[in-house]
This record gives sequence, structure tokens and C-alpha cells, in this order.
Amino acid sequence: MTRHDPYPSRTGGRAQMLPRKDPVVCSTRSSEGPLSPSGIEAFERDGFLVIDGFFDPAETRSLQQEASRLPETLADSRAPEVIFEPGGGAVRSVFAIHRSSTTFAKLVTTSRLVEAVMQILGSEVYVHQSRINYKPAFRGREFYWHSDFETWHVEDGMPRMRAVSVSLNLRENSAHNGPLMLVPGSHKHYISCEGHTPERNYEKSLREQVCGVPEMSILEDLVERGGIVAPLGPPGSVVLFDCNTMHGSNGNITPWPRSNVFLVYNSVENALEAPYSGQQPRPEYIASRDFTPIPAGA
Ligand code: 6CS
Ligand code: FE
Repeated sequence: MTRHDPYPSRTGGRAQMLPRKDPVVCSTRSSEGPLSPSGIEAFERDGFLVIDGFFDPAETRSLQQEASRLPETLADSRAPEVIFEPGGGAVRSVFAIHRSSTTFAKLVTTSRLVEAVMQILGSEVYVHQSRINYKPAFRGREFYWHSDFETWHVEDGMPRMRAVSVSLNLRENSAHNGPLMLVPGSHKHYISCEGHTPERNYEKSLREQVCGVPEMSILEDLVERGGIVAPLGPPGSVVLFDCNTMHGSNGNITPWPRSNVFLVYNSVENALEAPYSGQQPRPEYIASRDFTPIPAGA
């Protein structure tokens, strides 16, 4: 029997905008946790919430140091978790940082972070993915517009929209160095993409995304409705965003790196299944299949 796909994409059909079928905030715990009612309301409406000064300067500095050290310890061994910029030697991303570093292992269990995510998702959570995006000075390339959920559904078998991403600034995000841009309200639509997923797509997509890219007329429509927001701010600020919020970022030709830590929490009630592409699952360092909940209050 073929499995019903609530969010078809890259199935050879035409690009289209479909309605979201899942709640953005699960009401069961939405009043219990560190987020205020207006914060929850903004997250539900816009698909993201910015919290300035979430980590203090000392905490952020130690995370920044660990982030600069990480590629040196891993790059020599040609670890697959280290992704390089297209056509260059600069490190673009390092994946599974909570597995290779005790500092980041501790970071993912930060209780006020986990509690905020649990408040939104209404259940216990586990870490689906973690990475640092370095967006290096002069050579950091763009991240084209995409919904993370579209990839996680098609390539990792994430069944429903019930995951939250955390982007933590390790460096100042200014208007110049390719800050994260989000489209408010876009999370309420599922953008089904054209084409089919090539085998081992991640070997290319993590450097430059070609597949799972929304059609331009649909992007135009989303931006006409919601506009574009680029939260700017000093190191230590955090953006919580829904797994289906349309986002991207420009390249960085400035002398200032725009590094950020990216952590994805998925509901334990939304554990990964077989990828909807029908292909082999992506490796564990990109999409974890260890669904052990993070202990609350760690
Ligand atoms: O393929 C992925 O899972 C990742 N790719 C992008 C461009 N963003 C989210 C996610 O980290
Ligand atoms: Fe993304």
C-alpha cells in the first residue's frame, strides 16, 4: 500500500501553494513556559520570534571560541560533517555539533531554550539537526530561499510540521554580512516544488541548493503578502522559527563573518519515517534518528 503524503513535493507535479494542515502552536502547553502570550501570538502569526540578548556576552564568547576551533579539529580528518563553500576551501557549515563538542552538547539542553520550544510544540522534543553556518568573510555564499520542512519531509521523512529551529547569532548580524531573511506568514502555506530529488542530493544541496527551490512567482506572492524581515543584532540574540517558514540569506562579501548556530528541535510525536522521496535516508549527522527526548530542566 502506498503511504498518503500530506505534503507532496518534487513528485514530478507542478509547483504550487498548498495549505498548511498542522497547527503552528500546539495549545496543550502554550501557557506553560518562558514565552509570553504576546511572544506565542507573534510566533503563530509570523512564523518566527526574535529574542535579543538570549545569551549573555560571556556565554556567547565561549560558544564563538568553540565554533572557531571546531573546523580545525574536524577538517583534517575529512569528516563528512564539514561542508565547504562551493568552489573554495572556506568552511561553510559543520553539522552534528552537539555530537562532536561537549560545549554544544550542553548548549542543546539549555533549559530555557528547550522549555520555549516545548511550549510551542506541546510535547517533549529531541534534536533533529545541529550545525554552525560560518558565512565566512569575503567568501560566504548565499542560502537560496527555502522551507526547511520541505527538505526534511522529502529527504528525511519528517511526517508533519511540528519542529522549531533556533538560530543563535555568534557574530553581529548587520545589513551587510548576509543576515537571515524571513517571510512573515509564509509558514501557513506549503510550497510544493517541481522536479525530482537526485540521489545523494545532500552532497550538493548543503553547498548550493538547486532542488527543493520554490518557484519565483510563488515567492513573489508570499513576499507581496508578508514582506521580508531580517532581524539584525549583536551576538547572543536568538531567532526561533517554525520549520516551514520561508527563509534565505545573501552572500557575504564583507570582512565580517556572520556565524550562527542552528539547532532544530522536533516533537517526539513527529519522529522520522522513511523519506517521502522513496530514497535512502540521509546520514545521521544531517537528520538524527535518535528520538530520545531531551530531559526537561537540564
Ligand atoms: O538540508 C538541510 O537539512 C538543511 N539545508 C538548508 C539549506 N537549511 C536547513 C537545513 O539545515
Ligand atoms: Fe534553512
